[in-house]
This record gives sequence, C-alpha cells and structure tokens, in this order.
Amino acid sequence: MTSIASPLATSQADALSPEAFREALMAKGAYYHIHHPYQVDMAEGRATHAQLRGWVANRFYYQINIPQKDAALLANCPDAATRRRWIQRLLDHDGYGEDGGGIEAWLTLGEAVGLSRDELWSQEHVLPGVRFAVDAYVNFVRRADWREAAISSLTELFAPEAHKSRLDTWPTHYPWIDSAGYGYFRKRLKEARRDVEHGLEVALAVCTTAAAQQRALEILQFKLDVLWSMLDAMTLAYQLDRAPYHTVTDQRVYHRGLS
Ligand code: AHQ
Repeated sequence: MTSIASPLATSQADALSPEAFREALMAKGAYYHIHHPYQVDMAEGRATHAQLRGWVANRFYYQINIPQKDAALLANCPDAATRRRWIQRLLDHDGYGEDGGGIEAWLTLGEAVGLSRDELWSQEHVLPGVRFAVDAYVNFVRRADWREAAISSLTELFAPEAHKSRLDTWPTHYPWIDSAGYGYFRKRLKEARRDVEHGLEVALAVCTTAAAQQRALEILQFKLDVLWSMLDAMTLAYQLDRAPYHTVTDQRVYHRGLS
C-alpha cells in the first residue's frame, strides 16, 4: 500500500524561515508578465497604436474585475481588522470622495490612446483568452479561503517596476499618447507598494509549514499564469494577426446583443 504523504505530516521543521520564504516568493518575479514579449515590445517602443489600444482595452476588463475580486475576498473574511484594511483596495479602484478611482483613471488612459469610454465599457475588444484568465482569477478568489485569496494578489510585489517602466518609456516612444493617460500608473505605484505590505504580512503569518508555503507558491504561480496568458491572447490577436475566428471572418467577433 503506497503511503500518500499527507501535507499535515509536514512539520514546522521542513518549513522555510520567513526570510527564505519571502525570497522564494520574490524569486517568482522571474515569471512576471513584465518579461512577456508583448510587454517588452511596448516598453521598447515597438508597439503599434493597435497593439497599445488592444492592451488598454483588454486590461480594462482586468481592472473592472479587481473591485469585485476584492469584494469576494471581503465577503469570505471573518476578521474585521483585515476587512478594514483590505476594503481600501476596492475604494482605490471604484473611487471615493474626490478620488475618481482607478477605473476612472483607466478610462482616461483609454481616451489617451484613442479609445472612447463607451468602447471600453462595451468590452467589444475583450479577447476570449483574456476573459477566461480574468474570470479564472475572480472565481478562484470567490471560492478560496480569504488568506489564499490574499496571497494570489502578491503578483503586485513586481507591479511597481511595471508601472515605473511605462512611465519612464512610453512618453518617449509614444508621444501621440496624451500624458493625462499616465495618471493610473502613477496612482498604482504607491497603492501597489502599500497593498503588497498587507499581502506579505498575511502570507508570512499563515505560511508557517512547508505545505502551506508550497501552496502559497502554487497560488502565486497560478496568478502569474493568469497575467501571462492574457498577453498570450493579445499576442495572437494583435501581433500575429490571428484574432479569434480569423479563419472564419475578418470582422471582430463578439455578441452584439439586441442593441
Ligand atoms: O493595476 C493593477 C491592479 O490594480 C492590481 C490589483 C492586484 C490584485 O489584486 O491582483 N494586481 C494588480 C495588477 C495591476 N496592474 C498590473 C500591471 O502590470 O499593470 C499588475 C497586476 C498584478 O501584478 O497583479
């Protein structure tokens, strides 16, 4: 009878130290989507107007799902002190008081690259592969323990570098983009740094066994896969000219509804 090693059998003794576990999380940065050829092409000035507009329109679907993802985590979290901190993320995107929020800032980015607000809200540019990846993330968080859900947000450990890269390179490479569109990246620079402090606190507090640490790294890899596969879908559509159904029609295919 082969013994099926139970994760419970893993003792504290096999666990990484907090410092080593933090390093293991940071090492996953090697797979962050900043290294995806689509992102590298954008950072190095090789993106066309259509490729940039495609990225902005598809990432809008990710952005509008973040508050619902965070609301799902809040709904699963029994700890008021955690909820009081985590709810800030939702407000950062939906806005509060004078702050129009990140979704509003992304709409400004859309207008800056030539996409109307209605066009973004219509989701007519959202590629099936992007939709599936984003929905997989939101549905994971809906069903996960809030601590696992918190860990899945830790891809933002690497996000400030992405936002800074865009702020440093896009104005030079893409002078046609209205600089008003860069507000989102500036806003996220500080918000991402604050968010990952909380996410890391949760991860280091709950991942004290080897099994829990391996599970955390598995969750982080899942989220890295979400971000990477979004860009794979955009590569097919906007770089390789193999948009969904390209062998069937030269038109963009999405269900236009009754309107
Ligand atoms: O703009 C981004 C954002 O608001 C979030 C929330 C966070 C999460 O809860 O998963 N992740 C995230 C990310 C944002 N921007 C991405 C980018 O490259 O612009 C990075 C992405 C992330 O790293 O998960």
